[in-house]
Amino acid sequence: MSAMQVKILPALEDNYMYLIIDRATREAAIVDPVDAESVILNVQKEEVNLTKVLTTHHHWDHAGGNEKLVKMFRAPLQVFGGDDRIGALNVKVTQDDTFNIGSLTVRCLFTPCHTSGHICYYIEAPNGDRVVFTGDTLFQGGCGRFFEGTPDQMYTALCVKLASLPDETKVFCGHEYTLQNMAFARHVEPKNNAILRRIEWARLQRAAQTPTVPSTIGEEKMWNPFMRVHETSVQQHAGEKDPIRTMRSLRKEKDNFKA
Ligand code: GBP
Ligand code: ZN
Repeated sequence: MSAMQVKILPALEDNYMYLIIDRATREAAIVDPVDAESVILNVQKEEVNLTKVLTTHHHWDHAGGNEKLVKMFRAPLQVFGGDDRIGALNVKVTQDDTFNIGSLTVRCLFTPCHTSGHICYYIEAPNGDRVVFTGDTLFQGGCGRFFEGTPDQMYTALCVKLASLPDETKVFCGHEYTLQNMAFARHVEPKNNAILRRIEWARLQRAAQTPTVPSTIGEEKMWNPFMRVHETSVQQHAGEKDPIRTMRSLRKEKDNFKA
């Protein structure tokens, strides 16, 4: 039995909320609780003690349930986030801030670009299990649109901060976009077998209505074009010779890409 359990809770069209449970203490946290009723049902079902809300960014499909959850919930909740636009925020965090969920250690990664206050949450368990919640910064096979930031900032988020986590770290992202992202990844690198194999696997998962999350940081480095902007194949596709210009070019092309 592992120390940390992550329960995937689908919400809206293609969003994911995540219930993080410390098995040792049954303390729990919820990531991006847009559907407050679903969160409360799952907290009751799992018989856990919910104490914390981890908000990745202020967009309504992630933070839009915070106020309602805090009102409906009996016990007080700590609401973490990196942006004053987040509802019910009471613990503002930034790069390398840490806190605990029972025996689990959470470290905040400040990853501005999709929004200017975006935070990813990296969690380690005492048994060495590692996970990261990446919101709309890193998706499986893709990344978020650059609504409030620059290619340089997304490069730092994906290729410096997230890329330096251990390869076995499991990646739990904010949306089920894997098939759309992988179609673009294949367009960028048609000969990349990791991409072709993942598409076949993801088709089967989605046909069975199963989430494609999580992947791992090591896998994303093999198939995600936005984490591969150093690779000659990706730079050649973009017609660029440096990683940040490649990042800019890929995002522009993806903004208009029809699978
Ligand atoms: C798809 O890929 O399936 N339907 C399309 C993309 C995140 S949600 C829809 C889309 O643009 N999604 C956003 C994104 O970044 N996608 C990555 C990509 O297209 O490669 N959102 O809901 C989006 O952030 C939102 C909410 C945006 C409030 C702006 C505000 Br303000
Ligand atoms: Zn968003």
